[in-house]
Amino acid sequence: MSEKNTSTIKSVDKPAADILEWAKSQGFETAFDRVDKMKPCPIGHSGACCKTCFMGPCRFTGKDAETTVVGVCGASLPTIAARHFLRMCAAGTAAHSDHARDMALTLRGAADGHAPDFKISDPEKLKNFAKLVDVSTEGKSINEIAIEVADKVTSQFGLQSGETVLAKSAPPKRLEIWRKYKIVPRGVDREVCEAMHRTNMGVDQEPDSLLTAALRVGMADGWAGSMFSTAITDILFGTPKPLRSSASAGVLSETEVNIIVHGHEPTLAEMVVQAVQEPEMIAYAKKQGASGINLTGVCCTANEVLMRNGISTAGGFLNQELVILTGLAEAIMVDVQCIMPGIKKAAANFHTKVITTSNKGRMENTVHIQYDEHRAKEVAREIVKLACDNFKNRTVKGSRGHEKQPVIAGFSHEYINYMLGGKFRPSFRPLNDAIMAGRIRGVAGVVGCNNPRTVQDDNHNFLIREFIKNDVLVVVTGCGAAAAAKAGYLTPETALEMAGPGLRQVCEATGMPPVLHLGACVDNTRILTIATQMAAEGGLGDDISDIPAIGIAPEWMSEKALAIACYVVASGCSVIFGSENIVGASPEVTRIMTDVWEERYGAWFKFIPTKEEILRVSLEHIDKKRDALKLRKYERGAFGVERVLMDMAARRKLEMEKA
Ligand code: NFS
Repeated sequence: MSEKNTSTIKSVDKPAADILEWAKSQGFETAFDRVDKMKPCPIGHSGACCKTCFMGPCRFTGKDAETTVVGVCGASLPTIAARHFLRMCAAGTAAHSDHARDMALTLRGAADGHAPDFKISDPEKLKNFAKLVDVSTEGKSINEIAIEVADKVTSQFGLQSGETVLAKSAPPKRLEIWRKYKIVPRGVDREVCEAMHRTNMGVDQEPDSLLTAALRVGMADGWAGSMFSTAITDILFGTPKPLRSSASAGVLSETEVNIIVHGHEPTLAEMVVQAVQEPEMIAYAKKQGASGINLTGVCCTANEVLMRNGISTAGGFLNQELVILTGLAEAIMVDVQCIMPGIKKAAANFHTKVITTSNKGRMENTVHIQYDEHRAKEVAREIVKLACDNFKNRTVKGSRGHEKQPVIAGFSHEYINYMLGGKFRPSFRPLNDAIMAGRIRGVAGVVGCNNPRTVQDDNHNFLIREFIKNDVLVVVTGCGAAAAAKAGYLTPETALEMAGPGLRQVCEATGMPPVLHLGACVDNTRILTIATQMAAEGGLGDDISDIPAIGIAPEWMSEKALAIACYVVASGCSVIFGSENIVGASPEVTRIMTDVWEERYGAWFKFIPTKEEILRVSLEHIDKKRDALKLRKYERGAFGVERVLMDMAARRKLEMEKA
């Protein structure tokens, strides 16, 4: 993304663009306006600023700064660029993983009675997960298992030595690589704490060592924190199965009380989902003159309740102010992460109440209703009532008729397995076969945030369209999923029309849509699980790094995205971020993240600012991986003759015979 978004179009999300135009006419300001006023600091932008101590901040500028400039303490540019990168990864890991810890505590409360409004919705997943975290299930009740699992997970955060428990579920070859380069993480708290220590003034000064620590702290996010979170959320609220819903600002209702949930932790939001369906609550809304209650969401809390309850999504990160600017929202309830301080100002133009619910995420001059797991449903009802009471204060009458898009969301790895292989033989075999035969060229994850420095959703949607046209299966999460939803790409019908002939054929045969909504940002770990199962299934090598796949965050902005990038790369899948290089001031740091990481982990991390170039590099990468596996050369529409399917051993043998 360029430093300044000079395009007159701010968003390809049509309702968002309409709201922005109207907001301009009213003199209302959003991130889309503020971004034009705030030029990014060119020094910090490329990783050339160090403010770790107060002898500085030191600026590493000028020709050959890499070799000629040193900070007051003597630090070089590669040191400070790597150090800052590691700090950002640690912060991202902390955010995902603190959310995960809360999920584990809720599981404990659901099982021991301290959180009486919660229950275990997927006991099968609990039992499977118990095995993965080394908790025996023999002769124990579901609640007993849940208590042990919750305690095990909670204790994992502080694991002081050894390997985090889920690392062993990775492909054996991957685990070996992790051990060799010492990036199997201990507990999340240990890794985050150590990262903060390392990056203190005068501790770790070697760029390679700092970047290895970034991978390890990212691994703690992916193979511990976030993976725990996804599993426990499924156990508590149900493992997602595809559901129909809708997306865009058009989901707000003219006649009902509109409540928006926003943030990342689904615990309270799940209670609100239940509360708004209670007859007493609906009657209460009607008493205030509304025809009912309409619940919707933004960001990842929206993804969570969308994929488990079919609650609509009003969009991703950049939609949060815009949805308030419809004037139709009675309340926006926020939990933690990605909550723009700007929503308060947006809400001040209307009757909308901003309700904070977590002591970790307070905002001044808003309503605070503290979430309490002991009385979660009651808190949810209080919030719903407050929104209902606010209905009479709505001044905007009628809506501006924004269109909403139909959506199908909720593809857990369990469901994909079942969808491909059927109930009795769930398996990734058909997917592997389709890739081997060239019907599916490869897999791309299009994930991550919005950033007003690029046209909202434009990179996401361009890449999704082009990938499926080129027979690349796409998985989406987070705000990438919201972008796909609003564009109408999450219905099998629309996407199938755009898909290339091979991908279309596979999708028609298996009932799989070409763009799969896998969930929130923490659910990127579902991609790790899928990739692990694909590697185990055979035919595509024996490690994640063999699979023709790529991960892309084309409009990223959050530190959490960097933590994700680190665990994806460490897991063997190359990653592209759609921006200028955050460590670009240092050729050495850039070299480590590309060449050195590729050599060690079979995957690189690159920053590419234009969508066309991202597409080109991605397809080239996928084809290179296909070549390395000696798979049929991808050619659009050329898969008429079914190949004899061979596993790796057979293919190696053939190679040897040829030689
Ligand atoms: Ni991910 Fe979800 Fe969106 Fe980015 Fe924020 S909501 S956790 S960080 S902006 S995808």
